[in-house]
Amino acid sequence: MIKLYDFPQSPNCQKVKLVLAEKDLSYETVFVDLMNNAQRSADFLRLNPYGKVPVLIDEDEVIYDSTIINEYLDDEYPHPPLMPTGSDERARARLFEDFADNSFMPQANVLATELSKAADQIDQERIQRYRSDLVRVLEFLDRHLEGKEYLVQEFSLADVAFVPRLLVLAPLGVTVPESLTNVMAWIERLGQRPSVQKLQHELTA
Ligand SMILES: N[C@@H](CCC(=O)N[C@@H](CS)C(=O)NCC(=O)O)C(=O)O
Repeated sequence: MIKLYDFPQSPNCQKVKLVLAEKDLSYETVFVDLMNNAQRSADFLRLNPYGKVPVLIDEDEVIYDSTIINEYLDDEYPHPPLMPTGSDERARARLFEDFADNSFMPQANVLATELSKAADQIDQERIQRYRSDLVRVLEFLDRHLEGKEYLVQEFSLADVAFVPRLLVLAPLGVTVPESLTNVMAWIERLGQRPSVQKLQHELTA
């Protein structure tokens, strides 16, 4: 059975769980206690030299990095497909995955870390800066989503890459401006997917 080395609060692990759910794949999780640096143990570093979750083991294959794991899952378990077929569209989907990894997830992660600090330790200027960064990303996505249901043709790994942090915009104190009607409709549409509902349920259970 597929094994996922997991830390449930990790957005990168959540990205992989969305794909496992979309493809209705059974898997077991191995909890990696990031709070106690289990990711730096020699055993774990043998699986992933970067010392980060997620790691996925499928039979003898050990794969790390959420984006690479998700593409592996889509290649190995092609139904339903989560990448477009044309090379232009596949490149565009990868650009969005990369954009999510570099321009959305890190900012959201910094914000979550800052907000988890004691009230007198919180850097309000930093919080405002990162909230504005996230809104700028949403504005960019809104322009791109004009006339579209999903980022690239059908629902794809490009959309998956954004879901974990889209689910927690409100707790991060980020309000989607009402003018961003395309983003609002996209978030609503994503929220109706059983894979996203399952993840939301797991996070609130
Ligand atoms: N590019 C990697 C990033 C993985 C990553 O940053 N994982 C975080 C959890 S979301 C982690 O394991 N952090 C522990 C650490 O850096 O020590 C991916 O997409 O999987």
